[in-house]
Amino acid sequence: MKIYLNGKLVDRARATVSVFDHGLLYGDGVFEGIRAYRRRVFKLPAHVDRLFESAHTLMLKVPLTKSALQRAVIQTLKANRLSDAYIRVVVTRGPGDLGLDPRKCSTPTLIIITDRIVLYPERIYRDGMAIVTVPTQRNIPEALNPQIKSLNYLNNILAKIEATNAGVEEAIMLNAQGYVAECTGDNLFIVTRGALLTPPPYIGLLRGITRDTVMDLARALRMPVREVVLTRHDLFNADECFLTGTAAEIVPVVRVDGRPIGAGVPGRATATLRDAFHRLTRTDGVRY
Ligand code: PXG
Repeated sequence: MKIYLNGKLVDRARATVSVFDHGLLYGDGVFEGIRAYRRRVFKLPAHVDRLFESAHTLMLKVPLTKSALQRAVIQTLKANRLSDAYIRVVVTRGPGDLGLDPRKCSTPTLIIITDRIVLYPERIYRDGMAIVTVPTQRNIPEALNPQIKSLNYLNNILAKIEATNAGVEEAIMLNAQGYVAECTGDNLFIVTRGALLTPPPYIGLLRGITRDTVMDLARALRMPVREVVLTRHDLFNADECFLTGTAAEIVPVVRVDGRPIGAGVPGRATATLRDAFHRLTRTDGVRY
């Protein structure tokens, strides 16, 4: 396996970074998770734009232009002869000293890993997933905006541990006011009386690229789509619920905190959106 590291394609065993890299010492860096389907990179420009926005907020300079970064992603996919892949782009502050001052880090580290994707088992998509709300609240935007896809994922990892301890695969994270924000690596939607509802970004969540895509698909299907503040009560009484993310795509949710959602089986709107999404991943995207 070849890894892109600072402008070179190197063997996996040689793809190493310094123990002084602030990505490791402080989680000072940003990343993206991207998918390729049948030699097409899905929503590549949107992922590159989001990476640059995250980096800009941290005053971290991505060492390539947007178009050069797109080319580097494709170069890495081709080097590994992958037609379906999960792509991880990481930009760290780079090596510095043991202090946290980012000015001491002169050269950012750029990593592109392309690998086969590990999916949820098929039965999760067929029968739906049970999820729970967890005690760990989503970071408040005033402290660390969830819109920054940074290498600091401890907030999400704590929630994931709580979900695992509760015997489920995913956690619903609430914001500091108790409103539904998102899951640890996925956004959350409900369907209520025919309308598709999801929390607005100001609640404190990552504006997922799959989330935006699903809202566009729903509008094209003439479904009403609204960003609204949601409570746990709204989830419990929804007709359908599902999660969206690059890795998971669209996952039906059939239980929240022990309450069955709707009929307790994956819903019709969820299935329709899954079909539409599946078609899009096979026809859209940057070809290579
Ligand atoms: N919320 C958070 C907090 C995320 O990290 C999403 C939503 C979905 O966004 P996209 O743009 O992918 O629709 C993410 C996605 C994984 C994994 O292995 C996923 C993410 C990060 C790390 C790992 O599932 N991000």
